[in-house]
Amino acid sequence: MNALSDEDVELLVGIRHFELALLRVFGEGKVNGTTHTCLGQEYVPVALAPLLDGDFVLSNHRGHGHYLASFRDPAGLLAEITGRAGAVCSGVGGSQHVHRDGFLSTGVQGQSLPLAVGLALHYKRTGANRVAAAYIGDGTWGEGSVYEALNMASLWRVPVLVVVEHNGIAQSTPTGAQLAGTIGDRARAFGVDFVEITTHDVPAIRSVLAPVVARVRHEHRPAVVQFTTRRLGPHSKGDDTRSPEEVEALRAADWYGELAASLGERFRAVDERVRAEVERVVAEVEARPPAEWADLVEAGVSR
Ligand SMILES: Cc1ncc(C[n+]2csc(CCOP(=O)(O)OP(=O)(O)O)c2C)c(N)n1
Ligand SMILES: [Mg+2]
Repeated sequence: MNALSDEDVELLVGIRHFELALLRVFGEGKVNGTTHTCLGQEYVPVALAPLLDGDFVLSNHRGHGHYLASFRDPAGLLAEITGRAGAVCSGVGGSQHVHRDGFLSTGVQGQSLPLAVGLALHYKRTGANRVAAAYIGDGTWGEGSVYEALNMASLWRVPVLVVVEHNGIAQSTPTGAQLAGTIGDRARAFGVDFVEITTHDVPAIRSVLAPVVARVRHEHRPAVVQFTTRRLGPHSKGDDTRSPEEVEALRAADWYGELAASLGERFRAVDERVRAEVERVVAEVEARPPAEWADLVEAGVSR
């Protein structure tokens, strides 16, 4: 875990190119509903992926990176988002509501935390040695369910890991205008461990978090990990209320340029190959027939 592997670089740039291609596909009118990209935040699930191997991941509205880090399945996800055959949930869930073994995303802010506590209680009772990890944003700390869940997680000592992607904004509201105090103080008020990650250096993040996740798993000590991160794209599509200068300043500190500069030719080779692969997937999925609910019925799920 001490060095960035080619597989890590592939996953990082794979999520980046997936999201960029998705924005283009959306602009071409091929997506129903809306979609939220994780541009700028890709390194968070990439860093966590080996630490959460075999665990349950609860994701949110900005969940494509979370899904791809768990399954490396861009074709299934794109088919889900665009409603084509081979979609992970037969195209019924779309961008925000994806279910697959050990993975569930929801667009309802704060809904995942009580679910995570229930799963974690089950894991504790059955000796499953498994963690329930829930990704939430900074704005989601305005939801009451977060506090009910933290209270129970702490009281019952269950293996819950709350991963906060703190990008400083909730849709169009800066964190400073909606959050009193700090997320750390709120977690500590419930006796829950709190760790803040400010770097996007994947191996460094893993070394800090490996013992934290181990404590959650083996000692059933719930923890909140806050990633101080950047949302480089709009909230969903074409709805960025920040000034171009503000977004430019965030782009200047993005992991992508930094990694390209530090890895040089090694980065360029992987980046080119993965970008071409994403384009191949986009063309292949686009050529598929529409998804049908019959897939669901075949899988034993009734309408
Ligand atoms: C219960 C609920 N209220 C409102 C919304 C609409 N909504 C979707 S995302 C969002 C902002 C979320 O901000 P944050 O938690 O910081 O996550 P980010 O979008 O920054 O990743 C809002 C208000 C929702 N999906 N669910
Ligand atoms: Mg936010």
